[in-house]
Amino acid sequence: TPRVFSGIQPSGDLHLGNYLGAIQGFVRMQEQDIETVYCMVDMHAITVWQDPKDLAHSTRELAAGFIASGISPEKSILINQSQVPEHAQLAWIFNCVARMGWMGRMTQWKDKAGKNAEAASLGLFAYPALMAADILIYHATQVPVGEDQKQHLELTRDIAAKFNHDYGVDFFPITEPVIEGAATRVMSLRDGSKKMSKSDPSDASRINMTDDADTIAKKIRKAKTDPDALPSEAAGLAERPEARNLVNIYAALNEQSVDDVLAEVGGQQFGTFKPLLAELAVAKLAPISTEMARLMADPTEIDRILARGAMQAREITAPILQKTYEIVGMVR
Ligand code: AQP
Repeated sequence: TPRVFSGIQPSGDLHLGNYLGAIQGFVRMQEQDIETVYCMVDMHAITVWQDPKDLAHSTRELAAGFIASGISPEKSILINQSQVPEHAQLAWIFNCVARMGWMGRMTQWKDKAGKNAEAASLGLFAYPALMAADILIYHATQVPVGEDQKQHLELTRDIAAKFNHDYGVDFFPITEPVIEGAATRVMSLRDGSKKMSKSDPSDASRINMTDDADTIAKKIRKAKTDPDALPSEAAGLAERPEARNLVNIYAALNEQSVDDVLAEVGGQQFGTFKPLLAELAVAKLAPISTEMARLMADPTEIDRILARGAMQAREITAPILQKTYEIVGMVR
């Protein structure tokens, strides 16, 4: 049976890019007849500095965001990465399978380490090997992600293939990324050439899942655009990154195609379209942020869900780790 795994870092506020690029897809897959495992990847988060209090808060808030968005602990296994130690244990093996050269070519490493790679953590460099372990410790075959994770998923396939080849086994599956929807790469509201991201210093660049209705409306009103009216077909957005981004967001929020959206709003100026988008965004996001706040009022319920998730997860991960150790020749 196919199994789905995906994760998000508790490294700051959950934003609209995470929601449209990842979480909406998590919910779609949960509703199919597939086993789904969704993870707060706290060990990934600490590859860059996290204040301990913030990390704990962000982990619980991310879990609240998952649940409020429709991920049900009854239908999906919901976990925090460090509570399932097999992720880290398999990651060590993969650190010994992956090659330095592969890791050095990762664009996320290059972007995040920047010019000062000497000062970056070893964990940041090894990040994709831990990500491969997250996925493969479940033998997951499908991984719903945003477009920016495509390269890491190719590396996951390379690690699985090299492990299988080196040890002469057919043990780890070759995983498929699932990159779907109208907004697989949501861009910054201030700069159509940069992706919307938790770490952008400008809060106006993103819509946070915890923003209230007024803040959402204000950020959309101030979003960068061009002076032209909206075209009537998607091809007309090709050279207009900011306009395309807002239309993609509208389409993804409304679970419509871009062409269907443009059939309705083509010809409108942004002065007309932005309030429509703000209204839609508030209608979709306000119930989620309200539910997140309700869940966060008493995080013991979240902790209970994560503890139970970890137990369910370890029924899958412990035997896969044991088998991996056997294949590698480690005495048990
Ligand atoms: N702008 C985006 N558009 C579509 N999908 C996105 N994702 C992130 N940003 C966008 C998807 O969200 C999932 C979880 O991301 P993550 O938190 O693990 O990784 P990230 O890419 O590091 O997130 P950020 O917000 O960009 O954080 P920083 O600023 O720290 O780098 C993934 O499926 C990702 O594709």
